[in-house]
Amino acid sequence: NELLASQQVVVAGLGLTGQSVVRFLSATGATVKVWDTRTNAVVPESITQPVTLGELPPGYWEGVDTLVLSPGISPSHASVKSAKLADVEVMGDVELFARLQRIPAFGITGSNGKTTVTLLLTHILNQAGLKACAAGNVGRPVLETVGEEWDFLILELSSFQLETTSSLNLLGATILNVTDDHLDRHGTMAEYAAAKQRIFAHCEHAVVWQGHEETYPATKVAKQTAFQAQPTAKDFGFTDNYITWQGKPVLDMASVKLVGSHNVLNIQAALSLALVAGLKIDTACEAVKSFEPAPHRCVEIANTNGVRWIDDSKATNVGATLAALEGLGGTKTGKLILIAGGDGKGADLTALKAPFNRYVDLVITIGKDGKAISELVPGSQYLPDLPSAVKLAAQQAEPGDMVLLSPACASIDMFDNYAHRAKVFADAITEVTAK
Ligand code: UMA
Ligand code: ADP
Repeated sequence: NELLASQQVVVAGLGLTGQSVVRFLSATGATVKVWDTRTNAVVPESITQPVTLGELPPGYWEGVDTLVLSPGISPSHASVKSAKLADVEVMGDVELFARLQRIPAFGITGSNGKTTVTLLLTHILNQAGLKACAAGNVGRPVLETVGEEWDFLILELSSFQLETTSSLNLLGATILNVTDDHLDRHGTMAEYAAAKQRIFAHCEHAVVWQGHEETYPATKVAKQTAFQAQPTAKDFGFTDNYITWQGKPVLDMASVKLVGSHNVLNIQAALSLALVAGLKIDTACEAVKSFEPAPHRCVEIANTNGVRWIDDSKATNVGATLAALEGLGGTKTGKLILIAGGDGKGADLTALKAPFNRYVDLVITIGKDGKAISELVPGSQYLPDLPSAVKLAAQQAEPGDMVLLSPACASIDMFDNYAHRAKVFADAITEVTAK
């Protein structure tokens, strides 16, 4: 921190991350300036430092030592490139945190399942009497934990955060899966996967998905645990609806609230990390039973005249929607009506075609890439907004049917965020079913 006191630092981004960085740096005595690329960004009252919005004036980087970038801003932004040319060190908030870190931490990344595994591992450790705190992409910026006393920090790390992180020490880490997401930012799958690989750079114990090499560490990691949703005597496996540890059944999936085969994998990953923290397998499994799934992740929110309405608004990419269709499609008793669409973030949406044909009886689409999705299967309906989609679904649904909102797309083209999209969905259900 003494080193920081003499530094000139630019904080880029006025969101949760930027505000946490400004708070943290101000306390160290560093000289801070703030920059947001959006000319219409709202400056929070707590920011008393000089703020520049939009284009930077000439000479802005003169005398600046460090640029702390929020995850939403790309390191390939022209002004970030000019900072690098002016010898400014560029890092993210997680890297700043890593250089001061004292508390042992676990890291969780992946295209899908990060929040579920982060919250589940935190719950398991807390149930076992340890003090664990979840931070990072899950919503609480990592720097907010500095100075707090915890036994373990459980860090959800996005590819955006990992891209600007190089010295984070982790007791254990996992890349849950790598499927198409954020290609509008990372350009190629190879670059997206490489950002995720940075989680293993200084990691003692890797947790890997058996048979999925993109989740294996590319560099040497001392210890490994493997998980898979198949029978095996090695580490974590799955037989007859039981999660197994070293070939022995340890957890009945019927006793937990998380559903679907993707959640078998999520639970196995969390259990693997809990063992790295020193827990006994029985203690860890017992704790999973009292875990409440986070909202907007394949959760039934209404049952009207025998029609089940499922909110999976957090499915912001193709992989998440595939998991929902495979998890729910196999158990359906009547028709499955899917509402999808939004901002596809440059992803290849054609992977949805086969599961649509297999599981979905009616596809209703909305949003920027809704039209492209509706063209994947004949008979789909492209509508102007979510309430009209809900209305059509209600007209078509009969007792025993299921209506699933699992967009496979980001929400930003039509909503504030995925929680807002879920609220519009829930309100529209109330509206149409009240009549
Ligand atoms: N901004 C710019 N230029 C840009 C983009 C953003 O100036 O090109 C500015 C905005 O005007 C705004 C600020 O940056 O003032 C917002 O910063 P941000 O987009 O980095 O978001 P934060 O509020 O700092 O929240 C971030 C994560 N958001 C993103 O990575 C986009 C949050 O994850 C995270 O919880 C938080 O840090 C704390 O660590 C959210 C997320 O959507 C949940 N993550 C993505 C995902 O999960 O898919 C990666
Ligand atoms: P993330 O934090 O990575 O976005 P979440 O746990 O919030 O992950 O889940 C996001 C979406 O992905 C939800 O729709 C959820 O049902 C789905 N999902 C969760 N875990 C997995 C997984 N292991 N594989 C595929 N999809 C998943």
